[in-house]
Amino acid sequence: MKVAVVGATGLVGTVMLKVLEERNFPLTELIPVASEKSVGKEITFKGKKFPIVSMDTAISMKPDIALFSAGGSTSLEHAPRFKEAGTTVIDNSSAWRMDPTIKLVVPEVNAHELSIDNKIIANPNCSTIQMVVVLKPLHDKYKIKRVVVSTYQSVTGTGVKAVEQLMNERKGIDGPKAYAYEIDLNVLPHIDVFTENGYTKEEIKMIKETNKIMSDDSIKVTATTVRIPVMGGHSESVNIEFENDFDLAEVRSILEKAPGVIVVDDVANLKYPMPKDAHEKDEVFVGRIRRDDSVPKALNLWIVADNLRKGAATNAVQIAEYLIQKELV
Ligand code: 2RA
Repeated sequence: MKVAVVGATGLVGTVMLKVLEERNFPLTELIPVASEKSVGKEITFKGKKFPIVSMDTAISMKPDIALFSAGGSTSLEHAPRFKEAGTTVIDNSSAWRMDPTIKLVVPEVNAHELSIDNKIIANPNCSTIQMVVVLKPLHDKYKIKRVVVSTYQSVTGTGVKAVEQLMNERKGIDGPKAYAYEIDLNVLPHIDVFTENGYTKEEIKMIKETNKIMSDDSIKVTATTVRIPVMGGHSESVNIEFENDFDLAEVRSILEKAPGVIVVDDVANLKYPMPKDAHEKDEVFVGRIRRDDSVPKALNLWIVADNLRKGAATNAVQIAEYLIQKELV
């Protein structure tokens, strides 16, 4: 399997390479792609050095799969070119996610929708991925009516510049700014850009992507997405209202058996999911499982995952693994 990684030197692209290596992905040739200024430099993969090539060179090499994490405009321009060359593209940008002809996939939820005709596949937003992995088994059992989510998102979701801003502020030195305000000892209720209805694009992504991935527009979703000075992953407080009532022990049992989920919920011993524990893991961690007594048939959860891994790189690689397993590529 010839695999291109487009954006190989970026934060997510670097993690994609790490995940491909860790999961011993069945690739016969690796094609790292980055901007012109990086062409010619080398990356090391499984102890071997690979030269970074240009987009045109990568397309001419006709990879079987191209994992993209290079921004929406790059994906809009070049993903169709890879598709023309016979490549299946799995894109981590938001460019294709709401295109009705494009599948938006979290393997634990809707990989079954994929077919050999899907040559551009969208990887959902990180904060959406970790939430729907948990929603899916509960929706199947109790039918979700409404979701209210507040997120606590790592600066790594913004990128290298944001991590540098946080670290510089910690050291009390000036440097490049990724945010309008200080992020250290602060929180910013602002991720991506504000739209005319007062919601940010990040919040709208969580709402619309959830309905698309779950294939159920009847699920009402509202979101408040917040940036916090944390590195290891995104955390989410999720309130779910069901059509049907539930038994708390059964909810816990369903989640303990759910694919890709690890339940960490023993508050008597101070056991609950935290970004520091989720960092560099591929699972979604859920805890603080408790009934919301303020309304009937409602549940509160706390969900944590590494946003660069399950929230981006690992989810994309898992889609690629599924395509190979089902001979769709
Ligand atoms: C963020 N989910 O956390 C967005 C994009 N990675 O900034």
